[in-house]
Amino acid sequence: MTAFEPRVFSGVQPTGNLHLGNYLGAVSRFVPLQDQMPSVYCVVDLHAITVWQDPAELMRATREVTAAYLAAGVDPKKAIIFNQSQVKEHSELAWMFNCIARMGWLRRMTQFKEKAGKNAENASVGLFAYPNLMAADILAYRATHVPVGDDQKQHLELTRDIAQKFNNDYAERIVELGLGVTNPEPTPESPAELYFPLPEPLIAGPATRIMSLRDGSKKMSKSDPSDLSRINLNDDAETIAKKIKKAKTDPDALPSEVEGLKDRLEADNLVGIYAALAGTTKADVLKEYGGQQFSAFKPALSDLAVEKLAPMTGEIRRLVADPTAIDAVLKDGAERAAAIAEPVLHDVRRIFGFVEARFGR
Ligand code: AQP
Repeated sequence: MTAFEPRVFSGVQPTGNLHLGNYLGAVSRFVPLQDQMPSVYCVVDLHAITVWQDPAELMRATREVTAAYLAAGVDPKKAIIFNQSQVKEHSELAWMFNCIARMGWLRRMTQFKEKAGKNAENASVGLFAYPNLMAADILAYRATHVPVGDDQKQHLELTRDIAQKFNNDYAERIVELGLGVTNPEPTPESPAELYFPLPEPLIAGPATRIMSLRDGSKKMSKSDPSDLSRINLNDDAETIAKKIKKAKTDPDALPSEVEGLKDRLEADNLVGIYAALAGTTKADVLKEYGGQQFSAFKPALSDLAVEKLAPMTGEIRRLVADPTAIDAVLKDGAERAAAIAEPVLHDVRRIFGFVEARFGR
């Protein structure tokens, strides 16, 4: 092969309620991409169990994230939608990547440090090795593009490091088996033929990092104990309005230029949310609202959020009421995903030198 076929992969964890950050940073961006490249969108339930999950709640949240993909406009006829645990190649490749990635690489991951906190000795091994599973998710499909929020940038870099080390460690074997793809930019560190692509993160737009409504220095997150810190996709109009009204701000009016948002974390966040929901830029939002007080801007933001989110919220509710239909989407998606990942794992087993007594073809 002379080039990797373009493919998108991304995932969301079924842990608690989806929020505006998940929607603007990731899910909403899946929709246009499905018309540009073959796309694989996963509900990453294996990632979810890196911390304790109540089984019934995990099932509910898995179906709810699936419903959110559908309600946002991901079309299961175009894109593949499935849950990670149903395609065993993710786990198998993750183990192999546990043996490629280095301890030092994982120790540098800031998300582990944040999530494990002071209790790292008691965190699961899975939470520590989480980025290796993420690399396996992406590379089991030899995906080339990964739309994610800014918080996943470091994990994406690790995925590229893993792909690069595998391509290097097994460079001769890849050529010998005729499995290589021409490397457009060979260097002493990167051989002439590659098995895995080095996937590109797609992190762009005004909403790559939506911050907490209570603290502009903290990411909006499902695990924040304060529900007022985030807008959940299942919040009703009244709740959305209340949360935006209570959102932390400063006493000044909005600036007329984007530079004026510097050092005003909360103002910057609300203007970014408005821009992302309206499909415009922060500069355009400030052209309209510059000079106005938050008492005028917040109601406009509430109205916009409700206008954009209410139809989706209604559709998620309608979809989750029919779990059989959701499971049918997940089953079909898992079969199509496995049809891509199985031959990749077959190649990878051969590259490692495993005797393919059972899986050989
Ligand atoms: N605040 C955010 N702004 C923009 N994008 C965000 N994402 C998450 N938070 C924001 C993006 O959403 C996708 C799915 O994330 P995830 O469910 O895999 O887990 P996460 O990043 O760990 O999300 P949370 O809400 O912070 O969950 P908890 O609290 O459980 O850790 C990813 O593309 C992510 O970048």
